[in-house]
Amino acid sequence: MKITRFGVSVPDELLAKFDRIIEERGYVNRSEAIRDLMRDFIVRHEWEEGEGEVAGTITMLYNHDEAEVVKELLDLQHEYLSEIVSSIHVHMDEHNCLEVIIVKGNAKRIKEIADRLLSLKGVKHGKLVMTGTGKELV
Ligand code: NI
Repeated sequence: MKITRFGVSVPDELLAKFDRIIEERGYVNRSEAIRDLMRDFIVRHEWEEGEGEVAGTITMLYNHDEAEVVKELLDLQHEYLSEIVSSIHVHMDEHNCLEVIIVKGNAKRIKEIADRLLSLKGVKHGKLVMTGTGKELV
């Protein structure tokens, strides 16, 4: 892999703040922190453009006593066969279930899956975590 060095001009105060935060977070140096920021920038762009392939996880905490939620969750997952790669289900207690679905595919379609799942009655909390497939990130 070819590496390019480049100079960046920033106000002293901005750099001081940045250095404080990256030290707190345990970065070994500025370059690694900037590389991570660039990767996040690229991933966010991919999700906004909605063209290429992206990946992510949809986490849901739900109450399985809620009349329709279990059936609706299953129906929805069967509807998006090509995007849903895998899922894991953990019984938290007598009523609550934690489910994580791993998704891959078109960004727009994945957002649609997340919106439909997370808005179901009975789903108490949840989130779509957006990442890339790795190919776009060096
Ligand atoms: Ni369960």
